[in-house]
Amino acid sequence: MRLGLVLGDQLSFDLASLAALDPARDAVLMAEVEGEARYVPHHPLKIVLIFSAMRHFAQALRERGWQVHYVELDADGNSGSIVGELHRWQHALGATHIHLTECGEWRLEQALHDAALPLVWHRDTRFLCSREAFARWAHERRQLRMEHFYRGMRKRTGLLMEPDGSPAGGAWNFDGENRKPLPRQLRGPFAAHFAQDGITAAVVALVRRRFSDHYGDIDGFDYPVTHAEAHQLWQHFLDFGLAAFGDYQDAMAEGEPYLFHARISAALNIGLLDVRCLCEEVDQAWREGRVPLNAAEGFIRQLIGWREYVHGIYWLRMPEYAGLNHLGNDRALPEFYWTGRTRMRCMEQAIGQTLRLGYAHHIQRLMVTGNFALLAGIVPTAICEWYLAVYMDAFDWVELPNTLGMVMHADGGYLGSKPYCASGRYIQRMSDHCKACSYKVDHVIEDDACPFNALYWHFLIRHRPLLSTNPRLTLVYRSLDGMTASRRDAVWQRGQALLAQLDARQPL
Ligand code: FAD
Ligand code: DLZ
Ligand code: SF4
Repeated sequence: MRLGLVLGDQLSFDLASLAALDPARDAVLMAEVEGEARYVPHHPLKIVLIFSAMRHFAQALRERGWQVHYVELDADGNSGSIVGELHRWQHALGATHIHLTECGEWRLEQALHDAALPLVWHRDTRFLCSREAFARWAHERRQLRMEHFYRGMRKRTGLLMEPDGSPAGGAWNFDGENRKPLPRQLRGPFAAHFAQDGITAAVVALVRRRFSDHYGDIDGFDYPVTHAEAHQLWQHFLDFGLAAFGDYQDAMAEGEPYLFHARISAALNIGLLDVRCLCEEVDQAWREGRVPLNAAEGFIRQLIGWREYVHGIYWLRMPEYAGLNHLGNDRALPEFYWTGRTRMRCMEQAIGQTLRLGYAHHIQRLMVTGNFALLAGIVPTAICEWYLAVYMDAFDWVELPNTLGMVMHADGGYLGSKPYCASGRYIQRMSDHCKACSYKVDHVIEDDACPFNALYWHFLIRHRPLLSTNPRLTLVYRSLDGMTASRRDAVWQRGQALLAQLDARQPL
């Protein structure tokens, strides 16, 4: 007989390795293992999600006639690693071959390649652009840009395309209409909730017992754990979120963790949703006049643009990508990233909801927690580990390029053409946090000045040799040079004082 491995982020009925097997004579192995749950201190909610969704998927496979060997975390003989479980079960069952699908993380894929096991690998066809197709696309180019990749994907898929081959609405991108701050009275739609069944309740108890040393709350888990529930979450977004997605994609608001975001990334990344179906439904919603084009295009760009692009970059550049540190950062990650205890209101809100929900939307990750780490010069591996641990949707293939490349500029601009550095003014424009903050956003050098302000100029001054030739930063350096020498010195000193505070492990 042959054995098929299904990992915790491969919960798709059409997984390539399952399609290659025969339920009548082959078997499936799924294993909850300590090694996968602990190689970073995953948020307890993320471990609950993975284990509960795995248990539900195993049950669904059995209902479809598969023989599933499912190893619970507490089971006798559990070796604690995926490789260990494969050795154990191959031996016990006498399997001649083990079929498996490409992993989401280089770390695990490498460990499997290194193991003396009769492996038969399959492509992860859940991505629209395979690793090989992306490498071919990249090979033909001097410079990789998401926008060019995205246009190719639009043409290839026909999504939001006119019959004559032109993009719907005559443009590839409607960002000019997007990215508005949230009007004062507007709030996001109510969040969809999912009750815990017996399987999830048992997993919550297990995770509470075994992973109480990990950061993050475990109470109130209410995330989809089956394909049917994930579709309900998706339908909720189509009905109530998508129409305003483009307009308020970059907005942030007090006490509003989701706004008009879909909240589907975790379900999508573990295989409970299918990217093709999502995009086709969004395309359809626009064609039927249910949502405006700027919303449909903005959303589809995230999926067939950014998501596929970072996946391609990851597999093109690993493993050396993970070690890059173009800006030479050496500062430790401040403790408040793990506790949320800081007087910076925007940070407190973004980190607080992250610890509570395992979720923050893109702009909170990029322009608040990410921006601070960039300006403060945090070691890339430390901030990458944080992002990988705390978000429900975090897997190396998507977290690493976003953090190391897009946020930290540690790849020297391979993924994005400039660092997304910003002062407090950006956060003030896009949120209502500054009004509730004990720092003053319009102060720069005073003791009560918003830390983002001086750190922003400090960042630009200390990295002038590397960044000032970037054409997208010309204006910024011009305004730095427009400051008087004494002002520039005062700004530098305030930046130095803030960094010294971080180095002395004092919270800001
Ligand atoms: P929406 O805003 O509703 O967007 C819809 C979908 O588009 C998302 O579900 C996601 O699948 C996709 N998407 C949007 N932006 C990106 C992007 N930049 N890269 C890849 N896919 C994208 N996303 C993850 O899925 N896992 C991660 O580990 C992750 N780490 C990130 C780390 C940093 C520093 C940053 C800046 C972004 C990261 N993202 C990650 C991308 C993005 O923040 C999340 O996908 C998004 O916030 C998920 O929430 P949502 O489903 O409500 O997304
Ligand atoms: C994230 C995760 C966790 C917490 N636990 C498991 C597990 O016990 N068993 C499993 O098969 N997968 C788990 N995962 C997901 C894996 O870490 C993920 O499949 C790889 O990192 C991607 O290659
Ligand atoms: Fe954040 Fe600065 Fe605004 Fe405070 S003043 S919320 S620290 S941007």
